[in-house]
Amino acid sequence: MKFIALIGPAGSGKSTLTGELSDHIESYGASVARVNYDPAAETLSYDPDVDIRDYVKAEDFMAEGLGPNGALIAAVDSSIEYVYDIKDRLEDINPDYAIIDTPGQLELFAYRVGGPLILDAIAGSYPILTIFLMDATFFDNPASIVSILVLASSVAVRLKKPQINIVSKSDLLKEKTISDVISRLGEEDFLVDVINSEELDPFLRSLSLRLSQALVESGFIGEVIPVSIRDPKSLDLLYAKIQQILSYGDDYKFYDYSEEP
Ligand SMILES: Nc1nc2c(ncn2[C@@H]2O[C@H](COP(=O)(O)OP(=O)(O)OP(=O)(O)O)[C@@H](O)[C@H]2O)c(=O)[nH]1
Ligand SMILES: [Mg+2]
Repeated sequence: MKFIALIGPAGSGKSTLTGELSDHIESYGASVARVNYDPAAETLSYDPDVDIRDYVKAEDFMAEGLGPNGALIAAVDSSIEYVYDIKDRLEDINPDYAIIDTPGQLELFAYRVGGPLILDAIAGSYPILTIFLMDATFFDNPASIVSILVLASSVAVRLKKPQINIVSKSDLLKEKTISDVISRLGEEDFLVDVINSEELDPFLRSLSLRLSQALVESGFIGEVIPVSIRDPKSLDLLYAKIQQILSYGDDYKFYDYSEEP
C-alpha cells in the first residue's frame, strides 16, 4: 500500500481530484482506496471506502456549541483515537494506493499538531507523498503566485513528506499562462522578472524577491504540474510522477522530468 494525501486551500479541488485520480489510476489496473478525512464534508463527489465521518463529524461538535472552525479542530483532534482502526480497515482492503482527501481548512489540518500526527500514524512505514493543490486562480498576478508557492513550501516543511505541487483546475487557465508562467516557475530568474514587472513598494518587492529566490535556489520549485480533471493527459502526468516518487523510495527530491533515470 502506498499513500497519497491531497492538501490544499479551501475549494482547490481536493475532493474532486480524490475521485478522479482514483478512477484514473484504477483504469490502469491498480487498486485504490478512497479515504475521506474531512469530518466537515457535507457531500462528496466519490464514494469513500473509508470515511472519517463514520467516527467523528464536525457537526456533532457544532451541536455542542463550537463554531465551524473550532468544530473542525475538535473533530480532527478527536479522530486521532480512531487512526489505528482506520489503518486496520485499509490493511484489510489492501489497495495498491490509498488516496486521502483532507479538510478544506488547510491551516487547521497542516499547522496544528493533529494533521501531521494523523498522516504519520496512518501511513506508518508505508510510503507516502503529498500533493499540494494550487488553484489556477492564484496564477493571475505576481503577488498571489509568490504567496501560494510560499504556502506550498511551508506545508512541505510542516508535513515533511515528498510533495508534488500541482496547479489544479488548469482548464481555467489560458494556454499562454501554462506555457509562459507555470512551466517556467522553476527557472532561475523567472520569478524575479515576474516580480519586477509588478508595481510594488520597495519593502514588499525585496521580500518577494528574497522569498522566491529561496524557493528556486533550494530546489523546491522543480516542476509544477498543471492538472485538470477534464484533461486525462494531465492525470497521466500526475500518475507518472506519483509512481516515480513512490517507487524510488527515499532517493527522490522534488521530481523533475528532466532528471528521469
Ligand atoms: N474547472 C474545473 N473545476 C474543478 C476542477 N476540479 C474541481 N473543480 C471544481 O472546484 C470546486 C471545488 O472542488 P472540491 O473538490 O469540492 O474542492 P475541495 O478542495 O475539496 O473543497 P473543500 O473540501 O471545501 O476545501 C467544485 O465546484 C469542483 O467542481 C477542475 O479540474 N476544473
Ligand atoms: Mg473537499
